[in-house]
Amino acid sequence: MVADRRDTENLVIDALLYQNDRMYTQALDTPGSDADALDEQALELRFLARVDAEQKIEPKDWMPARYRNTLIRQISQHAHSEIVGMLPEGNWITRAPSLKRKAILIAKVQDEGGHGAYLYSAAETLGVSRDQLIDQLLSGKAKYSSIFNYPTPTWADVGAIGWLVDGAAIMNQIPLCRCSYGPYARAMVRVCREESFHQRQGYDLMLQLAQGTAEQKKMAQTALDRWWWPALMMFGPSDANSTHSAESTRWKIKRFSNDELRQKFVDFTVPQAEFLGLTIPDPLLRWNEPAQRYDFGPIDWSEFEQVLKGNGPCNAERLAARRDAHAQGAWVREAASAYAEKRKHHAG
Ligand code: FAQ
Repeated sequence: MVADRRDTENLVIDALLYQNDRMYTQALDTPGSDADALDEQALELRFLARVDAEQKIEPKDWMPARYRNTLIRQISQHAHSEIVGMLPEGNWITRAPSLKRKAILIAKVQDEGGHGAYLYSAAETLGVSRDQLIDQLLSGKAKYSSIFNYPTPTWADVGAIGWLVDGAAIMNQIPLCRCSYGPYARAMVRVCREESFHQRQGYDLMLQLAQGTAEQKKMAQTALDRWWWPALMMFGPSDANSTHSAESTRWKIKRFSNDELRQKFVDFTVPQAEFLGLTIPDPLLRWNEPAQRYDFGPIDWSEFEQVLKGNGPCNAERLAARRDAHAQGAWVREAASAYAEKRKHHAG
């Protein structure tokens, strides 16, 4: 029975993904055609001057190999996060408590699939294929956001994800709309608009629960207890341990540090929790008047490291679900390729 439900959910998720793929796949430019006589150093100086002048770097422009690799790494991790991120909430599509909530949830999960497809396309402009990236995810080589390795045992977890996870995602992604790489920056504009809507629907769900029966309010509180600390970890390691920040900041991929964004998120979210009448699970949380920000307790980085190593509560389940879905979707990919071949044949 459980297996049947999961199969149905995987099929729904893959159908949504496939539909989004068709909508968002775009023609690609191949990099590296900017072959002029300048040597590498001069090219790099020109590249840095363009970044400093806030000009967008486009796929056909010359770029340092490390910049290209950093972007492939970050954009593909981001794409994988969106796709794996469909699973925790997708778990509730068949059990949403009303038709309206079900329709909202299907649309939200479909949006996340669209973001993934959109981001894979942005990564492909850097000269890597979607198949390569998906292989890296399914083989367990690629990272995706730590947050999606946590379970969603109650309906309130769907609300907590919208409120906190999409909320953290927006905080991190709004500055990415100004990222120096054009295709990523442009993708982020659309993604942020949708994430903002997701955050509101999550908050609305939490508000209904918080204003509901004592049992519903307790369910909302327990979900907040579960998601608060993992949401803070989404922003990545502390600045002192962030290996990529220096270069990514120099290249204007990153505009704020991990700790700066985490702090903004806390400052933004604590009043929202107060409005809900819920308690942030942090006894050290205090308003710091002189600094005009909330001070918060220490993050358990050993938990973050364990999740990154594959030992989080749901890492194995998430990867297994993606592998199954990929295998079950093979016939769809084959049918689409056969159809494309047929059309090519007719056109020729
Ligand atoms: N989880 O040097 P840094 C969403 C890794 S989308 C796992 O600071 P960086 C939408 C990092 O990759 C959520 N790994 O790295 C949604 C690196 O490892 P590597 C995803 C993490 O790149 C909502 C190492 O630690 N968002 O939620 C994490 O400068 C609801 C060192 O870290 C994005 O991907 C983590 N949390 O900064 C979907 C946004 N943090 O590659 C469904 C774009 C760090 O050397 C439902 N990405 N690591 O092996 C970014 O802004 C950056 O990549 C950071 C990390 C800020 C995540």
